[in-house]
Amino acid sequence: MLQKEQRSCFEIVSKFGEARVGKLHTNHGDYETPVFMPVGTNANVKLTDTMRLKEIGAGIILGNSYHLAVRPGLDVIRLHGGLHQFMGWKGGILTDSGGFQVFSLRKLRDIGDDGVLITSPVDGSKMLLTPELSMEIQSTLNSDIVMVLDHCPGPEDSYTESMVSAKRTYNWAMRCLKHGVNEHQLLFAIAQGGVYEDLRKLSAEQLSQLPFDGFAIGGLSLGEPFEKTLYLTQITVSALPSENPRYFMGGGSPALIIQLVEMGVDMFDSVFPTRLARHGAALTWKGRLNIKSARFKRDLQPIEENCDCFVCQNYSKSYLHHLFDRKEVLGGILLTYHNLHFMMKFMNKIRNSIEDGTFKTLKREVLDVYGKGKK
Ligand code: PRF
Ligand code: ZN
Repeated sequence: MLQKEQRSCFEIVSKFGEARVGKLHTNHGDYETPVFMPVGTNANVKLTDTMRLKEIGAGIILGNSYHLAVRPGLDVIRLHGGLHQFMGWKGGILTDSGGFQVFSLRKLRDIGDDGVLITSPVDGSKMLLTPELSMEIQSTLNSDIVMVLDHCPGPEDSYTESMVSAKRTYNWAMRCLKHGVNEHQLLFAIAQGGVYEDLRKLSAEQLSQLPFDGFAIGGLSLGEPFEKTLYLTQITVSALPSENPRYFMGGGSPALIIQLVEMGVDMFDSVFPTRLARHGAALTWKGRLNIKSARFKRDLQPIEENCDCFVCQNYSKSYLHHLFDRKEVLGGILLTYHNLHFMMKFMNKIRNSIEDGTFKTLKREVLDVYGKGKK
């Protein structure tokens, strides 16, 4: 493994205020930012496949170190030569480091300065996830973008707890950097600091001193008020270097994206469009639409009249309503397709509006429909 020299993986192509259109260079292609990355925790984006993802125009997708290390196990992925080959995806992959995923398993983890001791929910076996092990796992997965192991506090955590986790996150980031990644992998740091303004600023400033390829804003969109998410992101972004890509972890509603792009955030991921789809909700330019509603039983129109996606070109709301009514898996598959297509179109509109100076108008339209206070 190589100790990586800093090289530029990111170019800013155009700006409107702080919002920017950029190009992110990865080992599996170049991607225009602001970008939305669908989430594929178990080496699949739920209810879709790589053929459809490609057709929809998805560029980078997410994978998860911890989940994949547990099942199927790294030996299986190694046999395939990496996560791309395992899941048949030729685009970009960003892998999360694993710490955050076990954060939700409160009873099953124990965090110390060395790492996170995780009790497997499957067989009760224990694994000490250290920054070094997370780098090893992500190196075996051979993703294009590697995330450092971080300690993410909850919005209810005290100042002291949030300070401890921010310090720990900084130490772990240095250990990840020291350990290094594969030659063609990019390494991103994660700023924490809980819901405390000065800690957020400090965390971002300290990490900015280190030669990471990109910087993520972690620990937000975890139940704190929406205005606080926006404000704390603003504080974090102002303390990050402007020449590197900035990635807001785990947030992807239209209202959140448009407001964070305005601050200069470049990358987003969320289960939002795929989860909504599984629950029967479609994203449209007029807002969310619940396809399960009885009012669609005889509606012959597509989800969205002007949508050029395969689903809107071929199926009526009546048909989709019927599939959900009969609990057919295809209903979720088709809505997932439309929702991800919507997100790709949405990001495309954002990029165009930054380039042609109409960003403010687009922002107003999106907030009118998706509500300023709503995620
Ligand atoms: N850290 C990591 N992954 C994440 C988060 C984080 O803070 C979040 C918080 N919104 C989502 N995913 N490593
Ligand atoms: Zn559509």
